[in-house]
Amino acid sequence: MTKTKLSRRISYMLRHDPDSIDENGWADVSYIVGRMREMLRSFDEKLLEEIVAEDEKGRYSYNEDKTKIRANQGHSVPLAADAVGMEKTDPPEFLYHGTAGGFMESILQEGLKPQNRNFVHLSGNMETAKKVGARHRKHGNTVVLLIESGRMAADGYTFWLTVNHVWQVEHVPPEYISVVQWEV
Ligand code: HQG
Repeated sequence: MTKTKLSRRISYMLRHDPDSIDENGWADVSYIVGRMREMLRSFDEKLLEEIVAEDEKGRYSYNEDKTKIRANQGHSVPLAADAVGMEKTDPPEFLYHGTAGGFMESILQEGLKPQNRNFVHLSGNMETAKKVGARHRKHGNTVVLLIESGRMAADGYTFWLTVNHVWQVEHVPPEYISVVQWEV
């Protein structure tokens, strides 16, 4: 069983399973370890700590005494406002969003929507956006969008920054979006 596979299930519980997390996104470490043992009998606290420490996107955080764990972003379970260790933050002038060509017609009509998550995710640099977009390759070639986040903030939109540096906003209307790169 690879750590990636185990991590996927942990992400699922911490983001999408209302029975696993409280209104601030926290799950008891003992509960998660117990549930993970259904998948891998030898799963223990130490393996969970390794998965958290080695995660390349910094997806998870512990509380101070490591009795609780939560995902830093990506939830679909509704949470209390500002719950997940993210802070309202003034964005830079521009942010980026990576997506797939097949979504573009709809995005240019209705803007970026959170779809199955609580927020639209934006990146501070093009490289990260490209990687995020490439995950959707079955929906077409990767497209990188430039978001006029500075102008959005000036117009009253709120931005949050997660502890692992993902920018979040509830909606990006089409007038703030332009295409910077359309992979061919
Ligand atoms: C698209 C990963 C049609 C949107 C990544 C995206 C990220 C629309 C897809 C995090 C649309 C949703 C989030 C509209 C948005 N019409 N399509 N109006 N508005 N879309 O996976 O941003 O590995 O929920 O462009 O690294 O791709 O999970 O969002 O293509 O940080 O930790 O709908 O997930 O992190 O897809 O990725 P997703 P995302 P993890």
